[in-house]
Amino acid sequence: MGKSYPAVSEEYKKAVEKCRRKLRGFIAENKCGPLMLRLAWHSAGTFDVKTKTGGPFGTMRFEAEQAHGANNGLEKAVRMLEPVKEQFQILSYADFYQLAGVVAVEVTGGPEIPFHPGRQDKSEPPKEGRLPDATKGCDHLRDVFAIQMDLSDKDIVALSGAHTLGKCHKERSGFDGAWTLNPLIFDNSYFKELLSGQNKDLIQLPSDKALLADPVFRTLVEKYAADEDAFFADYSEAHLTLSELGFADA
Ligand code: TBV
Repeated sequence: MGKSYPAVSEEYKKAVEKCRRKLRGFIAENKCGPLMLRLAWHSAGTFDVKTKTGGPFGTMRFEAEQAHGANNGLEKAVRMLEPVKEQFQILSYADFYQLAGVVAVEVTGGPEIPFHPGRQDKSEPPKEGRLPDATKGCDHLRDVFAIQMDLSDKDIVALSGAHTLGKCHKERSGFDGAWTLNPLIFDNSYFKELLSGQNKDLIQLPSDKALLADPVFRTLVEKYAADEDAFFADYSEAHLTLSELGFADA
């Protein structure tokens, strides 16, 4: 079942490491870790396992994909990153956006996530409508994550912990507010706040609350709220899988 990754040149590997350092400084300085993580997720989350279409292959560079309803605000992420990307012509956009997602987690205090280069850019965006809808519940989450992307229940809950970062913007999604009190710090506070439900200044979307209603999901929420190391380990694995959907299949 192991993946076999494509060989990339020494020059390419060096560019990845140099770019990683540039992105660390860039994301820290601009406090844009949350937006960059969302960019990486929306890039990868279009993967459809049946047709092998969509996925983390750089298509968010196209205005057509930025214009999908779920991607409101990501044109800003693409535009902000362009001056960094220009310094690394050798890298694919596919690798570059996923590297930005990995660095976003790292510089905000989250777990290290392995990164394997070699994704090739696709020349066309996927069709619209593959990302989950925040107003729906567990069945919908499983439809999208399990059936379309081939991810597990554990992956769903761990990845939901990414809402430890960032906030909803009224002008982008129609929702307003952050999930945690420290939206620039990657920790397990998303799960603690979700379970407590006490802080009225914080947001909980229908899809967040759905994690409490399903017994399998809820057990994992409780585990991650109590054990940050367990969350980090499972998050790292789930993020790695997400970032490589459709890439380097054995
Ligand atoms: C922002 C949606 C990472 N996620 C975000 C917004 C919304 C959702 C606000 C966008 C805005 O207004 O700027 C509405 N939450 C959802 C949806 C569901 C949900 C659609 C559906 C079931 N999110 C995510 C994963 C990851 C993220 C898998 C990363 C791995 N999303 C994310 C970040 C931010 C959003 C870091 O989806 C903050 C961006 C699994 C910012 O601050 O700019 C949670 C999951 O539950 C669904």
